Amino acid sequence: HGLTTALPAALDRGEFFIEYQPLVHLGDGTVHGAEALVRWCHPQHGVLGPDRFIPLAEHTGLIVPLGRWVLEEAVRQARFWKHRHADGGPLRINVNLSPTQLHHPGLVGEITDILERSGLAPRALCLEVTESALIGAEEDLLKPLRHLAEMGVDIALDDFGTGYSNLANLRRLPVSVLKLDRSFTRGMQQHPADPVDMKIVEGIVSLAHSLELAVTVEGVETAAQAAQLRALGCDTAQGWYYARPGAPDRIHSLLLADA
Ligand code: G
Ligand code: G
Ligand code: MN
Ligand code: NA
Repeated sequence: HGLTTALPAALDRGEFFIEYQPLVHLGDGTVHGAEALVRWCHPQHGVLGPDRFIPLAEHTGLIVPLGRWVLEEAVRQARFWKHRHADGGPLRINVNLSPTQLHHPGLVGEITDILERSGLAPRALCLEVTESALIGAEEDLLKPLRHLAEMGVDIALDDFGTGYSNLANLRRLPVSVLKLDRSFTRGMQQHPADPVDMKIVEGIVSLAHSLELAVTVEGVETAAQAAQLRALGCDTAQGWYYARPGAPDRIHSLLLADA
């Protein structure tokens, strides 16, 4: 596959870049943080989304150096925002981790190093791991995550609700945030909202809060969805209604607007 063989040189040539999508507090719409979403500016094919190349990078192992680059770059950017908004303190940066990165023995050391060199506090970093990556995870896969959580890094369970995980299993995982999958948000778009989806979200929020986990909702596209999810007790939200993924400047202006 052409894209696969082009990946290592693309990393060397700096063809990857990151877009940031804000996460907001559902209560007042102020910025809570931003998720880093990697893109590849391919010289022939133009801008490619992660769905086009992350699976290839996973397959070849290039995800390890690529993921390290994303972490460094996103942490550097977050440190910069903090610097520019000295008292606008609580901004957090969310970075996705793939299963191969979790298996990479250098992960904890690299993240510790990146945080130390940047001066960003561990609590400002949130690592997103998909629910499916952790289903039935053995203790040795959870160990690095546990270690990071003890350092103060937040771990979010991404795409939550799609992986059929045993809810009781949540207690065993070192996670502090559930990111509710977009499919639930879609059910809130109808008028009235899908009653089954409402019950499910209500149940998940109540369970999450009783385990002291925060709930982030993905894919919020309308004011009605935001209102419904707020009423159901969700904490933070992400979606086109607030902002599409974009250049780092965009987050900067949102932070200025909040100040
Ligand atoms: O918005 P977008 O099409 O960029 O995201 C598609 C998917 O790609 C999301 O599920 C997201 O988790 C994943 N993704 C985006 N950036 C990264 C990254 O840096 N590393 C990994 N492993 N996945 C990413
Ligand atoms: O990590 P994850 O797969 O959750 O990444 C977020 C993905 O969701 C990215 O592809 C991003 O572009 C996409 N996305 C973000 N907000 C919205 C939204 O409001 N609606 C839809 N359909 N997709 C969204
Ligand atoms: Mn994500
Ligand atoms: Na997701």
